[in-house]
Amino acid sequence: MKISALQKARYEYQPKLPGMLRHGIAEIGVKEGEATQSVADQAKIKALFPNTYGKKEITFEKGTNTSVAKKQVVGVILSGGQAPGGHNVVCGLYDALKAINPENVLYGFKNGPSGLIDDDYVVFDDEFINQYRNTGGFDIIGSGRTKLETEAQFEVATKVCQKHGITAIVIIGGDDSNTNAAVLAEYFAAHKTGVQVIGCPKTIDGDLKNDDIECSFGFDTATKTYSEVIGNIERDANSAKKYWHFVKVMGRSASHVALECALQTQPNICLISEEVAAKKMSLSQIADYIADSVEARANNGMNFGVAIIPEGVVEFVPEFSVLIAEINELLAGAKAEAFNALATWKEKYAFIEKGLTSESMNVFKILPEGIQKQLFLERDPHGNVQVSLIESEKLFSELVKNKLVERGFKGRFNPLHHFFGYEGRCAFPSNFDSDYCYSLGYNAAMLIQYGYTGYLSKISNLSKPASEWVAGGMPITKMMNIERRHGEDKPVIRKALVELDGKPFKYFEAHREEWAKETYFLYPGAIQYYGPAEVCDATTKTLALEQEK
Ligand code: FBP
Repeated sequence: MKISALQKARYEYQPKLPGMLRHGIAEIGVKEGEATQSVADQAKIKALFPNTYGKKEITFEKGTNTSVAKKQVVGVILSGGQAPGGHNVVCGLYDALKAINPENVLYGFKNGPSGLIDDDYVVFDDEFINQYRNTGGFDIIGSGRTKLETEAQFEVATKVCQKHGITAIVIIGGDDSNTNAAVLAEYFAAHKTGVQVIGCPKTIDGDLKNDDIECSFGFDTATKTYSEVIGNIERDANSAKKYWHFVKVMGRSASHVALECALQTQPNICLISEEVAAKKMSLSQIADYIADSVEARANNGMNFGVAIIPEGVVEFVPEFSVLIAEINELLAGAKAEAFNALATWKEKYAFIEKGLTSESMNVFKILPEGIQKQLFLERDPHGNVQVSLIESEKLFSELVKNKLVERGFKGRFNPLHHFFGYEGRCAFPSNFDSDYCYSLGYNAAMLIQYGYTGYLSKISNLSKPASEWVAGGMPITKMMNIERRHGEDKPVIRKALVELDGKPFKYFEAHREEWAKETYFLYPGAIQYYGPAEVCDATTKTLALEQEK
């Protein structure tokens, strides 16, 4: 197989471990901290997790390895959307298992959690693993979005583990996958299967973070990749001086990705969904806000600009959420057939006009026709509007255009549109993600060796050099609370949205007015893998600001 020169070079990169994991395995001791409790709903979570609740936080330290010698047979699963560095979690896990005992075995269950149920796997060896070191993607074993959550699935999983003599499962996933990891750990413990479960925090969205988990892996590389391209677009805009670029960035509901890209590139506009919701902003207010920047810049001879739009923003606009709920209701069950049977858009429009409240119809009317149609044509298997498919970058540029016409704007406004998401999810992991992911995997093996279950592999102090990182583990139940999901109360890891009183947002808020009017673009350039540490190893501005003293 032909490989690129960079891939070849990256095979040789030696990921940096936290200082305390750099000694030989025999010198990795463990320090147990305080017993933990969940962030909320303690009594309920405790009742649901009687075998795994309340365990102690642990930290590794230089000392004597006091774990019981035991051959480990571990299964690893990649779950959900790709995030740069996933391969290195597997590599770190493999290397630590082999360093602990060359007889240890690592299985990789294929195509996500379903691989465990289908007993579809590979067994890793050096030759296989070496082809994936420090590379992007999840293609080493594939990923999937099947959820492991039912008793029936757990029974099958138990049988598969027994068949192979598996002693532990490592689940690499986001908040949902790690919630399910906690439930699986509890099931295995309650049924005395002897199988441990360890989670690793993954997602480019950056929304799996809390007091214990400083960031999910992949966020660093994905945001650097998007920021590189946004910076290039800014420079193009500043050179040609004739386009306004509307750039939508992935991140699902949370705006961490958009905010980090804004901190790195200083665009003229960046919407933050959490702020839109807090201020109950309407589509018209958002359009006015952007149009103000377009006008102010045009008055200074700058008919160009860059606006970043977070993927999930429309769901945070209260009037838009109401509209979506009404549309879902309007087309529920058999009503969808009656709607689909209508031959022309004109007839469909009349049906819609009759079915929506006048408030929602007013919102619907201001949407561009393409978006109006999208709301009715592309629906998920439950018949609901697929909000994530809405081209919000086009929606907002169109709304801004209409505003400018209303205002009698005489300048030029030529919008161009971009959507960055898949471009960043499989990039070669930055040095930070290469190091962080390898450490997460290596650390997961140590947690297994020490007999812990229901823990998330935890590496902290991440804004410092890797030698100062702290390795350990935190019971997943500590991060849980009860939330309403699909009409039921469920124990879940709390999803982290952008905090409007947090330092990253505050920094952005303090600067955005000048960024909107003037040109303060920052061009971060491509991710650098070789060179001075301040260029190659630094992580996100979000983390730097959050950890700033
Ligand atoms: P995870 O939450 O599974 O990490 O996935 C994140 C994400 O990349 C979101 O940013 C995006 O909305 C979604 O996945 C896209 O999903 P898909 O890969 O199924 O198109």
